Amino acid sequence: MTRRIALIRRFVASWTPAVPSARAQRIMDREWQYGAHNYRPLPVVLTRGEGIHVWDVDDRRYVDFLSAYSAVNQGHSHPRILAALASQSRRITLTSRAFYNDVLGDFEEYVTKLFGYDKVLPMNSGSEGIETALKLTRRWAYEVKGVPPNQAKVIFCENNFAGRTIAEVSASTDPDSRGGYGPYLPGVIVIPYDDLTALENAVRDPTVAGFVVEPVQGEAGVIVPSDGYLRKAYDICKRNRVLFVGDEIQTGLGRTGKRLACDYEDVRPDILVLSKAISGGVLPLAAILADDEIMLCIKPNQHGSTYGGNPLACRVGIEALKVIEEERLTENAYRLGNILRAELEKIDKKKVVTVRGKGLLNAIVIPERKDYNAWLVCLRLRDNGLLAKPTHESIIRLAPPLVINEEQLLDCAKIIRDTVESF
Ligand code: IF1
Repeated sequence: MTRRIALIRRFVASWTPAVPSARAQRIMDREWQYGAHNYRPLPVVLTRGEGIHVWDVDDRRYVDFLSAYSAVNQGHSHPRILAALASQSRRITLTSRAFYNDVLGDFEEYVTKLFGYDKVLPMNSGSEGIETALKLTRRWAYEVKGVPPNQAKVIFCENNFAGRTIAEVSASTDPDSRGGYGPYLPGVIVIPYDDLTALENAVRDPTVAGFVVEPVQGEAGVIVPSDGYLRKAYDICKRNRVLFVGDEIQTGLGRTGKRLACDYEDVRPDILVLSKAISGGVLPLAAILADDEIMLCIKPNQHGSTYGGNPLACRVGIEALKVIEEERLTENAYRLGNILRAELEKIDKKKVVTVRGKGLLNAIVIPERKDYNAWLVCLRLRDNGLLAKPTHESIIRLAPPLVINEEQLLDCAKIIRDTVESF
């Protein structure tokens, strides 16, 4: 190592996190004073975004390696999506489903044709999407499968993240998400992820109606199951008349390098749940897709929402999906994901134990040490111009907007490498 590099290394090693400006501190303090304390964000106050970049209130620029949990796959403030938002907002934003609007049908036709399903049911958030899928699964169980009334069960996997409603936290195994919110919903079975024997055993119960699964577990720390798991799990569900519910809220829409992560194994979920990037980070939107035999189990007045299917969200949704398709973001995610993981694999194994992921949904696992944890790494990444999220003590999720190009990605890989090696 040359003297100069040694000096730089020593300087970096003496790093302490940057102190927020007085302005940033005031903004954070005010949130803490007036807002509920249900989050503990990384100390950085963002005010603007464009493409892969975000800027803080002191005009420092960062590359966004979280992408709002994969909601901004298309990049921040995508001009086409904003134009759709602006033009539709001048016409009409909300009609409620008490009346027809002339955009909902456009959205319904576009998404059902794109994903190859008979019907779509739009809602507002991922949590509501999963709730909707659960309600539909139960109705299908009673009307089609013939499960006796009020007996239907649904299988989830350990360490899932399905949302924050009572049903979803009932299915959670994370003490923070779940704890203290009882009594919990009955009819939930939890089995280990990536365990086909456990699934075989669970579906033997004839009252089981559905199996809800993330093709890659996000919150759990970007856990990629064994090759063939989804395919075989789907076949087990088919053989036992259990609906395979694909939670592609985070993994879908190009993130993992395929349109859907289930596409890697040619699995077509019986119920597909989408959200996040379906609106490109512009407003909340979710959609569940299924064929008639399933979707038509819900009849008028049996499910809905004031904002569900609103024309503003539908217009934005169409444009956000078209951007993913027409800018070939999925192909970009596939190619650059391989490059990113190859770069991260070059990092000293004493500093990064594991690199894993698919497409541009990735994580690094760092060793457990007392002067070195995911939070400290993310603070130092921030100071080096890259925003990422710690997950658990030792996992850092790396998920840039899919509009990133190769040169930018290589720069970012270097920031990550220099940062973790500086500890
Ligand atoms: C929070 C995690 C990500 C999801 C999957 C359903 C939902 C989510 C696979 C619910 C939402 C978000 C919610 C956010 C944190 C975040 C998250 F770290 F918690 F797990 F993305 F990785 N299914 N995930 O990932 O969708 O109702 O939020 O629209 O703080 O709750 P939502």
